[in-house]
Amino acid sequence: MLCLKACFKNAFTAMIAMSAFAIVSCGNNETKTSEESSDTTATSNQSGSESVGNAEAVLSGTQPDTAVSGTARFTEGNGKVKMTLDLTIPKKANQSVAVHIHEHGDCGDMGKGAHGHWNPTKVNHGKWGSASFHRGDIGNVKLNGEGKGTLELETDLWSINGSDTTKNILNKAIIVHGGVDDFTTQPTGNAGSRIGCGVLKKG
Ligand SMILES: [Cu+2]
Ligand SMILES: [Zn+2]
Repeated sequence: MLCLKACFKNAFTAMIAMSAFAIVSCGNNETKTSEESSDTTATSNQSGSESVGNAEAVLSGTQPDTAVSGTARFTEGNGKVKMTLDLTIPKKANQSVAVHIHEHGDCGDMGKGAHGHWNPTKVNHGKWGSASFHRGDIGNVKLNGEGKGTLELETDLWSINGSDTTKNILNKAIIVHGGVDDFTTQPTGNAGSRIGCGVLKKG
């Protein structure tokens, strides 16, 4: 029990190396430790030396008249999270659509369950990388003639299940809008209705 307790505490406080050490030092108690601390970094990917975790949101449509599919995949390593977003929205071929991380991992009520943009640092909405932008302000994705589009983004402003709640992207929602983000209108970017959604889960 002492060992379990120590592991549990370490999971909250120690860096990745410390967590790994704690798990190793617990020997055959590893399984129980993982269960007890399933919402901490202790359960993050223990196999790779660089990657400490993955997350994914599978996107689907929220409106009956607009087919939306896609994935947002996140990998963490070297203090950064890299996102690869793949979208398919045939109805929006040759257009751009806005994509944000919204604060609640709930796609119910046609995406409204996700509430507003994820904005843990309480700043103004804007274009990613500009003077002021929400942590969830991914931006606009250009779709080709088949309605397919891809966006990659790498940042140290996100983490996967890290203890810093201003960075942890898990249990939030990716929302796809029917229009484009103007990067100016507060606090939404005036991006139009919510046509796609997916909850960010550990992958
Ligand atoms: Cu949005
Ligand atoms: Zn925003």
